[in-house]
Amino acid sequence: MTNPVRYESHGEIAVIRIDNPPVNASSYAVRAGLVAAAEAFAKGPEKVAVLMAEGRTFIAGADITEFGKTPKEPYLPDAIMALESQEKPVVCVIHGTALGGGFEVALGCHYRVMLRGAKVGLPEVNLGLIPGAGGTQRLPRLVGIVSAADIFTSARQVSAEDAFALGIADELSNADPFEAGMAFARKVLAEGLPVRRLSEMSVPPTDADSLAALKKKVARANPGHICHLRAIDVAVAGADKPFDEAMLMERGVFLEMMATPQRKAMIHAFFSERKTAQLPELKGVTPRSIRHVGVIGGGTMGGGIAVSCLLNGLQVTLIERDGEAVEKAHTGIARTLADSVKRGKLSAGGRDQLLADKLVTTDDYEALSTADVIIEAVFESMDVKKAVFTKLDAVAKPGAVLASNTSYLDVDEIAAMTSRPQDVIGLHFFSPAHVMRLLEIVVAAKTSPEVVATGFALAKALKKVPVRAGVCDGFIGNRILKTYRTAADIMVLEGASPFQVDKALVDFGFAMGPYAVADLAGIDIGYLTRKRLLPTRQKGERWGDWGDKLYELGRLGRKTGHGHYIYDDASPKGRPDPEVEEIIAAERKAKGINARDFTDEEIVERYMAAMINEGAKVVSEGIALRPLDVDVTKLYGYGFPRFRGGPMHYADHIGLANVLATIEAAAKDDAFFWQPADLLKTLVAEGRDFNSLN
Ligand code: 3H9
Repeated sequence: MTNPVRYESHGEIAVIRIDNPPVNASSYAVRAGLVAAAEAFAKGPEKVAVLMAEGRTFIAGADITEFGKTPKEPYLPDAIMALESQEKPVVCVIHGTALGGGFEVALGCHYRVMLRGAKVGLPEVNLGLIPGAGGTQRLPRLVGIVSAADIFTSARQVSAEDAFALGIADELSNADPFEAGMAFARKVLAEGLPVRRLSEMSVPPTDADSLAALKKKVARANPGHICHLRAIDVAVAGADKPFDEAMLMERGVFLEMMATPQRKAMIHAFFSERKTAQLPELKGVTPRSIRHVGVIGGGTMGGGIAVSCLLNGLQVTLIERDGEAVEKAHTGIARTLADSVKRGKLSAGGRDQLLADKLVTTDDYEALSTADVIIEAVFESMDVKKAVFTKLDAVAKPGAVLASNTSYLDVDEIAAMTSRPQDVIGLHFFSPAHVMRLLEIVVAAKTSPEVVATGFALAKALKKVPVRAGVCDGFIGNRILKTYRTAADIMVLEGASPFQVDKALVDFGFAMGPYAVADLAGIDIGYLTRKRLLPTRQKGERWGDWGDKLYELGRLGRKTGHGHYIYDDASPKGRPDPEVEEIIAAERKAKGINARDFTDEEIVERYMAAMINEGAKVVSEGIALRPLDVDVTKLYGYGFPRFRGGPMHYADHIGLANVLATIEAAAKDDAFFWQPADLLKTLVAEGRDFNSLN
């Protein structure tokens, strides 16, 4: 193996180059190389050293693929100490993103030069960890505990300009890393700048109120997570300790976090979201070019898709049915872009330019004749969609990708309306489409690989997380949702209250429970779905009718102030409505059901078992390629708690035999609903887990 760290002598300046593609992670060989380079510099004639990296970025962090294995010495804190303890100045040049251990290496150097456009951050909490190579100790000594904790609990990337303002960067440069490093090294020599070790500085006084406010904010933003508050505690405790003791304490907590299921789950999520786009069927397939996107329908979904495309540099033509609807759609898009300006994501000038140069709104389908991809986002009705695709077939240029944003309808049936089913695909966005990162790419029977590749290329252009799905009612996400929502409804019929179900699931880590979600989406949505599926209901199937009752009473959820919950000034986020319990009690009575008590554990167990079981069916039918695709779908589209890694990872964590046992026990009361997936039974019989299929 070639050494990923090279030592070069340039007269009085030593240059230490790290070259460990793709992201210069601080793997074992890099750590060993850094220690060797530090020794060479200590012994060498050079008077100043420049540490820099090759390729697209400075060190992006510890090598995550090494996590969970026995750590190999030298550890990163030791390699950093080898640099910091030098008696001659060490200058670090940061380009790309210096993240986690990469930023910690930079903090161990005596001076930091950042190229404009570069960023630094400590995103360890996104992996269920705390910074483990001095991030909780050196950064507070430089910027104070509150600023440091804000950086390492938010995992945000700090721009070069902000880093300079905070004192993290000593200089900003427009040169390349080598030239920038050499220039600063010459300045060190000319001005006789001294060695400056953060470990020898003391932490500036902390404002207790600001710290308390930050802790409160962090706890509220990260319910269920262990690492965020632990990281703050470690920073606070370390401030009063000698540096080496503080570092030992940090290392201890880092290793403790490394051993948690949360760390395992979050690293599973990290790698899974990168694997969903790696499909054997796309190897060597070139996507078609995408510059101009047509969107049909300017409602919430179509408008969100248009905004997502505009914000990512694509030309957009949006079609509505008449002048009034065109006007409304245009106003809606302008409003969403204005929000982006308010949130600092876009300049006012940038917005004006997008509206003037990149967006056309019209009721004339002919305007779609030059579009590369056309996404239909009209009302969810097969007849309406079929009519749209017939028109599209007439106006779209040859080779245009024709996509439906349907959430559950049969894409094969839609494709059959055209003379070019090979160009038809499902692109299922989630609302609000310019915010939500999941994009289900629904591949129909005749969709060509080039069109699939174009769907994935569009996802990349829109910075979305794409998941390949096959055709079935609801694809991956909504099909599984229907099953666990039914499991929840059955528990409510049997005696749990919607409020207890929601609370148990929020305590488990979901941002919201299913009934609060139903109120947010609108009770009418569930009502229409139930009506659509009515003809497919089978003998022995159970369901709850109280949703229909709520609909009939005009209790449509948040938008009418009443749904399962009451929404008013006193409780803008909703408070349980006793009337709902009465409606449910009446239904139980009519159906002859004796209510029983449920524990919160039982609610979570059944809800998760239903989700996992349907996930297994979706995988075995090829609707999802692997269990990890189910995990990513639920994590990015359905608010599944990231610290649990996704339902299939969670199933592996609690043991598939336990999931099967829950299903079999529940099946004693309801054999129709609780039919264990064959795949689940096979894996249990063979002693394997879902991860073995990833
Ligand atoms: C840490 O540092 C702990 C320390 O405090 C203490 C230690 C003692 N390791 O994302 P991309 C791979 S914790 C190994 O597609 P981009 C990635 O899997 C770490 N591999 O590119 C992918 O592989 P493939 C703190 C890594 O340009 C390829 O690189 N650091 C690592 O969109 C390209 O990645 C982080 O959490 C890694 N650290 O984004 C940073 N990072 O091609 C994590 C990436 O086979 N990384 N890979 O699929 C990132 O946030 C992004 O990768 C980055 C580039 C922004 C760097």
